[in-house]
Amino acid sequence: MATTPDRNAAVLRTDYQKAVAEYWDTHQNDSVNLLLGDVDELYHHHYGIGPYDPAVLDAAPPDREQRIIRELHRMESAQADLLLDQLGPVAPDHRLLDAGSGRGGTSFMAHRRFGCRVDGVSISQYQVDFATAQAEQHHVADRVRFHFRNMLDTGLANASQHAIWTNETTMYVELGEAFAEFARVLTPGGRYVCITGCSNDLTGGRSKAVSHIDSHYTCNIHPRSAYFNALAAHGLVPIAVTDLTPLTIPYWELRARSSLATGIEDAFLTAYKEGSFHYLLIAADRA
Ligand code: GPP
Ligand code: MG
Repeated sequence: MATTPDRNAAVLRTDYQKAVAEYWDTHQNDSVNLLLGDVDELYHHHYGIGPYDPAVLDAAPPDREQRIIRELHRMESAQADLLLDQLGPVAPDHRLLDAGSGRGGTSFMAHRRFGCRVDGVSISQYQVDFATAQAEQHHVADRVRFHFRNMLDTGLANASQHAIWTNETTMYVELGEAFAEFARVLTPGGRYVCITGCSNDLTGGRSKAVSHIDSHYTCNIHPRSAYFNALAAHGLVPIAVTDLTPLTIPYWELRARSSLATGIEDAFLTAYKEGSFHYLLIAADRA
């Protein structure tokens, strides 16, 4: 669906939000994401976890490339599975919100696992249209819906969502505003799960590698402490915090050695290995 100027202005409220929407609206030929998604029609915009099979690097071309693609995709889907593991019990009549839903990969995996309704919001009309077409293709358009909306103002009813997740999307929003909205739409006792990259503000200022990642993606990586301050300020009480950094380094090492590398791999590897950046999973319950 095309956006009208009025709808656009209602969803994209700041110049920064307009720049982020433009970034994602114009990233349509991102082969690192499209080729991986083509493996099984789950298109992700997040990174991967777990060890990789080193044999994929020894395969002869063109098999080598295909095997690396399948391996990177398997690792990205493993990341989404780990996120969904943190949601706790979810019944088919529950509702879930994917805040910053991209091309919909995690939403479809959630629907397959729990059978429940999932709503995804994105400020990129291109992503909403792509994910909506995927929902039709997967024959789940009545249960998995994508909306051109801002996660800071979802339009969802108070206390309507059993759980919410952000899969690498909070670096695009002010955390206090996002968590206020999540606390509003979550049911009491509802779960919020976040996977994010955050800077290490216990060891000094922002590193060059973290600034490089920010400028590459037009994002604004938050310090680790900002997450816990904002969660506490909005009645979201952590139940689990896991540093996924050691689990994601192999993904970046494999990606760096493939022809799909986009040029940002060394910045992630440097930032993680020097300790200036963490790949963090947080699960929190609404008080
Ligand atoms: C991956 O998207 C996620 C982001 C761009 C948000 C930033 C995440 C951090 C942890 C800092 P993508 O899948 O579109 O990226 P790429 O095209 O590089 O695979
Ligand atoms: Mg990607």
